[in-house]
Amino acid sequence: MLYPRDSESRESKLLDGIWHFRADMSPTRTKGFDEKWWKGSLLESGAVIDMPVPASYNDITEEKALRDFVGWVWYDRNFYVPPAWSKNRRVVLRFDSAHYNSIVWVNGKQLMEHNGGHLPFEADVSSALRFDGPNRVTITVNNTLTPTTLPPGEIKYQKDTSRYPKGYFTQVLQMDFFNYAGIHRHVRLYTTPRKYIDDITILTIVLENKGHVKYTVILGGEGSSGEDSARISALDATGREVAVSSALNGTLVIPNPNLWWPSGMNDTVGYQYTLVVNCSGDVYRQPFGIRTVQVTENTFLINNKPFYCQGVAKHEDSDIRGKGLDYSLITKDFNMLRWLGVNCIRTSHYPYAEEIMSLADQQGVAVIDESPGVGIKHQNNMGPKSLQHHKNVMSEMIRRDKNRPSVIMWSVANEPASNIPAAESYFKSVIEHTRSQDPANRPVTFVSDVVFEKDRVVQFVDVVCMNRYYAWYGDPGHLEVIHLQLQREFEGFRSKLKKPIIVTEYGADTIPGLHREPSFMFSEEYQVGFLQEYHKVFDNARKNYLVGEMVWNFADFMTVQGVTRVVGNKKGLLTRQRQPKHAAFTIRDRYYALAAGQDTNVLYELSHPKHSSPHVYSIYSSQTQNLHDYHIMA
Ligand code: GCB
Repeated sequence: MLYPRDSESRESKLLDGIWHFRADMSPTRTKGFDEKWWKGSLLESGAVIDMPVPASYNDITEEKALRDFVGWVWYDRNFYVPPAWSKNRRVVLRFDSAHYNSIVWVNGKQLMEHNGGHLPFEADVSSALRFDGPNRVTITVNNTLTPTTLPPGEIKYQKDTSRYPKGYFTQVLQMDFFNYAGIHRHVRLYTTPRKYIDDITILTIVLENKGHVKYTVILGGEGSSGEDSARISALDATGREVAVSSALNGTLVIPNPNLWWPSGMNDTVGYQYTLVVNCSGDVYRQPFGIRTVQVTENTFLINNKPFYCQGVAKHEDSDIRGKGLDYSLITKDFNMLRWLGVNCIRTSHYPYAEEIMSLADQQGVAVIDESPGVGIKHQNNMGPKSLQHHKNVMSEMIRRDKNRPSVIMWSVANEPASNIPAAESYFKSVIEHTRSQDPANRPVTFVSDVVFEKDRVVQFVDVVCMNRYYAWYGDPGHLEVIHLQLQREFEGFRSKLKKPIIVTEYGADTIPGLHREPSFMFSEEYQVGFLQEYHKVFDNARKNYLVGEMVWNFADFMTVQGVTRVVGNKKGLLTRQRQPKHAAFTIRDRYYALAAGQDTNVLYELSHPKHSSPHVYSIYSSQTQNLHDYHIMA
């Protein structure tokens, strides 16, 4: 699914703003359907409130009932369409994402249904529109998670009326983040000619210092014969044409190409070309990068050079807007990623907004692109219905992100029960399907929290990705066990499989401003000490098979209420407001040093000597993205 981009033949209109909103609080949550709230304006259905789009609805009001709501909520708004859009045009309505199940009506006519959050859905709505007056779009969204949704969950009914009110139920989550819901990303209308460019796939390889750009264009709409006249050209980053062809499917050759690199590896960080597809009156400009990805026994190669992931795992999460897209927030996040020296993120635990992916492409941040397959914990999450849905989601995700140079690997799931027998065939099938969907053959993985002796799924992946919490969930408070336990796990996996390893999560909850010396759990000192113990093991393994490390988490984020969560998960290097905890400086020192090829163990002695606290200040050149000097200040 192409990202909507304006061009000579395409125009778009954002429908973001304040929409009418109503949660269906009826006991069965079906009043909206019974009374057909899509037939007229929601205002006629009763009391509506204002709701921003995009945003999660949960934290917008002071109502606990809405924050914790489970069921159908309804949104609508009016819009106008210019009469010019009625002439030989298709008008497409696109939701960049809504969580979770959605049904959409335009002027009372049902036009779309979509299962699952985090991914776009769209339909040609031309036939339902009027061009001489107001139109109304209505969407109802249900956030209920069941054993066959992705992520899976369960609704728990309480029958004991001596202890619970009649009809009482709660949503049980199998994941560790708040189930924010609503219209999370842009809603837009866009036009194309009736015959239009439906899809573009770009594959790049480098041979003898030439970039070979193999492209496939698929046309849609009336009379698309496949024999249409076309002009396909590649522009470099300055807009200069560097190759051209008249074939709809073919290969462009770019001599001495500028390769796409993640930050820290070369001067042409995030370098992108543009493929301009001009065909039968439709024009679309698709950015792409020339880069290769390859995995060997011990290395992860980008453009044939070993890549070491200096990473963090993230969430789409912030105050008030929840999981709603916010340009200020995402720009700040990328600034903080650069400040931390991060060259790689994982979209834990669902596909992120396309605008975030574009920033990653442009700024040279490599991405492990993860599906919403988080919390697949039980056998009833691995049945045929779940499997089919999981495969569909992988297809949708790859269709959306396949041309992105930042995406270096697909992750099909986070921490499933990869130790149970049902997991073996389920994940074999999901992983094979994922491989079959990606024309660029990127590596495929899932993220495991199961010990090497018991894991049944890692055998199918290209890179072993593991989450480990020694001295946190296991042996809490005992930093001294980390070395032995992590090393044992590395060696265990390596004795079974000759595949590179990335530690995709390790981290400790930390309350900013809480200090204890000697360190104590939840203090800033404990988080620093915890990370450093892991680093010692990483530095050894880096010489062999470890190809990356990713701190859990970039920033604090919201979870459901529970006895282990003090208003959310506090394992962030940054607070939820993106201010650094002490550990952020530890990671920053480390990542800059790693990028500069320094021995970080030596740096630690400088940076965190046992009984005093001088700091290392790094001079960072934004031009070369390298560390140039150190100053030790008392
Ligand atoms: C994990 C999960 C992540 C949690 C984290 C934690 O292993 O993958 O979703 O938030 O641990 O902090 O417990």
